[in-house]
Formats: sequence, C-alpha cells, structure tokens
Amino acid sequence: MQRIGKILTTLLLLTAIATAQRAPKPYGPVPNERQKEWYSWEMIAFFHFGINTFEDFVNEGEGKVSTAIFNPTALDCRQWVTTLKNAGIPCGILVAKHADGFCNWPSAYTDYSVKNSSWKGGKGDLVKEYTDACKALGVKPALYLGPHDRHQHLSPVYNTADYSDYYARQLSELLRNYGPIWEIWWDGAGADELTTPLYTRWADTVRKLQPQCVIFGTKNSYRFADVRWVGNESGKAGDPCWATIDSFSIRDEAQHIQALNEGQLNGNAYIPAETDVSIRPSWFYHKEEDDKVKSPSELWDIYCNTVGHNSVLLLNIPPDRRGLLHPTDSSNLVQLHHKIKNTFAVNLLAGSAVSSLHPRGKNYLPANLTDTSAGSYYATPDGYATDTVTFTLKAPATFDCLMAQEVLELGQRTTGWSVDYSSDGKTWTAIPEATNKQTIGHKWIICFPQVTAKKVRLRITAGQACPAIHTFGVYKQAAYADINQ
Ligand code: IPT
Repeated sequence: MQRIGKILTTLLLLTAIATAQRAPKPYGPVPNERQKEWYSWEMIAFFHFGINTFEDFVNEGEGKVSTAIFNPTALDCRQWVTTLKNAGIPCGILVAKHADGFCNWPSAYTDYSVKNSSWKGGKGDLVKEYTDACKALGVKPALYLGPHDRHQHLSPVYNTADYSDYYARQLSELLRNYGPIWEIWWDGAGADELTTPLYTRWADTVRKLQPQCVIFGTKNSYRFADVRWVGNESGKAGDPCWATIDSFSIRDEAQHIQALNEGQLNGNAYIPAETDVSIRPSWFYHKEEDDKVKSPSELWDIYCNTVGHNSVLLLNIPPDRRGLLHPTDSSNLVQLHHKIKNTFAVNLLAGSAVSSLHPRGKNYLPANLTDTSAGSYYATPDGYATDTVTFTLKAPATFDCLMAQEVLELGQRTTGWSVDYSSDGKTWTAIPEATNKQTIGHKWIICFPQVTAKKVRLRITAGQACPAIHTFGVYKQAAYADINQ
C-alpha cells in the first residue's frame, strides 16, 4: 500500500510539473508570418522620389507636367541603401508611382514614365537600379504604387474595368520583374473613390505573385491589410497601441482616427500600426527645407513613440534633385542608430537576483526577462494574469529608460503594468511615466528623468491571460555619436 501511495504521489507531482512546464496557449488574434517578419524590421525607410522632385514645392502633382523635367544628374541608389546599412534599417520602400501617375520604371502600359524623360536618354529604370542596389547590399526592397493616379484616370472613372486592368498590369510588372518585394503600400490619400472590388483583384495579384509581401492598407483596402495606418503623419503611435482593431466601419472621423492610433483591445483583426513620417516637413525633397531636417533627438523621440509603442516606424528620407540623399538627413539617421544601439546594448537588470509571486516553472523563469536568448520568456501559470517581479541589483544602477517585449505569437495578453524602484532597498517609489501602462506588444519603451536604484519591480496588474513576456530591462540613454557623413 505504502509503495502504491508513493507511486501515486510521484505521478501527481510529475503531472503538476509537466503542466507547469507546458507553454501558455495563444490568446486572441495572433500575427501571421508576414507580420512577424515586419515587426522584426522595427524601422523601414521611405523614399519619395519622382517627377514632383523636379518641380518647385510640389508634393502631390496633377500629372500634367512634362516627363522631360525628370532628370537626376547623379542618381546613385547605392548611396541611399548604404545609408540604410549604416543606420541599421533592413527594408526600404521606394515610391514607384505617386499620385501624379509618373512611373519611375519604363512601364509597358503608359508613356508617362522614365522612358520619356531626359534621364539616361529614356533608357533608365529607377526600380531596377533601386532593387539591384538593395540586393547587392542586403536590404529588403519594397514599393509604393499609388492607387490614386491623376494622370491616367481622372475622377470619376476610377472604378472602370480599364483602370482596374491598368493598375493590375503595373502591379504585375513590378512584382514579376524585380525579385522579392517585401511590402506594397496602398496610400489612402486621394483614393476614396477606389472600391473594395478593385482592391480584391489587386490583393489577389499580390498574394499570388509574392506571398511574403506585406500589404499596407487603409480605407477600402483595409480587409487585405497586414498593417494599418496609424492615423497621423507626425510620428506618434497611440498609448495604448494594440495590434488588434475592428473599427474600420466607424463613421465618426475622430473616433476612427483614434481607433487607428490606439487599436482596439478586443478588435477581431490583427492589423498592427505602421507610422509614416518624414524627416523633413514635406514628403518630397525641397532644398528650402535643408535646415528643417529633424534632429537626432527629435528622431529619438519619434523612435520611442513608434517602435517603442508597438508600431513600426516608416521614416521618409527623400533624395534630392541629383538623386542623392542630403548629408544632413543621412547623418541624423546614423546618429539615431548609434543612440539606439548604444542605449540598448546593456540591460542594467542583467545579473540581478529575480523573484516573482507566481512562478510557472523552470522553463518560464522571470530571469528569462533579462537573458539575451531569443526564444526564452517569462510566464505565470494559466489563470494568473497578474504578478510582481522583483529585481535585486548587484550594485545600484542609474537609468532613464525602460523597455519591455511580449511574446508576439501568444497574442495580446498583458493589459496593465507599472514599474517602481527602490533606492534604499526597502521603500518603493513609482516612476510616474511608467505607471498604469497598458500595451506591451512587440516593444514598449519609456523614457523618464534619471533615477538610481538598488531594486526594480515590474508589477503586472491586469491581463487577458497569463503574461508571456520576452524582455524587460532598464537602460541609461547613450549620448549621440558625433558622425559627419
Ligand atoms: C492619409 C490617408 O487618408 C490615409 O488613408 C493614409 O494613406 C495616409 O494618408 C498615409 O499617410 S491622407 C494624409 C493627407 C493625412
């Protein structure tokens, strides 16, 4: 009897351990492969370049100006892509055709293109030069093909079969002839008349020709969208900023914009926000704005408010009339990169003694929050949506920034969290900027006036399921590197 009892006890214990070690189940909508890849880029460059570049102060041309004016004198896509390499940006979207309808490649379906420009005697192909440079240097090329085309189809003929064919053929040219394209950008600007049936056909083309291609969609193309517009062009993702949304049918404009900006916690579709913003006041290059390029510290704020708000930053750096990036733009971008890299190089919580109230088991230890392994994470047992994780540092540390990352594949779980610190090891002080936060998602970053602590505490105060958090760290913001390109 005693033996049987012992065996039973052992079995129960083993079952308990096995249950505790099992991975948490995903909660709610989860990202697809394209979205996981897209999140991993963190930053994407945007290259607005085309016939507008050669007009004074034009950002939305009418599609009437002569093709002859397109004539970059020193165009060098390797210079653009080298800047991306130096700035740690793995993907770049080139405007292949903006609202004016001018094609930066020699499309077989229109005369309004580089083939009738002065550039290279009409023999040039910017899309080819760009995608070749990306391939050579190991950057992922992506394209903007404006659905709004003022040259080809002036309102109200957008919804004709002719226009549907015209756009579909151009999309096929771009997706068949230039190798892998990682994102296609369907601007909603000026595109209100374009209906969902048009996008249905075009989305089929994208999915068939390039299954890995992320679709940026908005308005009538939203149902095909992998990523959504963030609701502004000023570099601000919401707080909170959920990856889920189901508000595309909201009629009230202000509520709609707010839903795009913040997402909706219980939204039924996983469509995270991509934040498009220009390093200059305009989308296209104008030399009058050479002294209005956003500084490294403005870019850092934008980075924290976008990448650090569960979004991806799509940063526009428009090449000039020579076909080159202006040195101020590239220098500021590279300085931003050094600031990011150096700030997050050292997690000051690494090596601390870590404890939590509700451990899940040895594969999900809170110490996993500060390791550098990509696969490990911290979790509580199923049924425990809240917890307190306490870090006791080896020596007091001074910091002014923190960062957290959820396990994306497991959905949006934690919905409330706060961070406190202790200078004396006994009493706790709240960090006001890090109190009552909601989203974590791919990455959440918070900056605050510097504090010195012996202990740090992450309080998870609300959630839809047990937390599954990959990283938590505190950091000291690095100085801007002095780089002159
Ligand atoms: C705005 C569009 O309405 C939106 O759908 C999206 O395409 C966005 O542009 C991209 O920035 S229009 C702009 C003038 C705010």
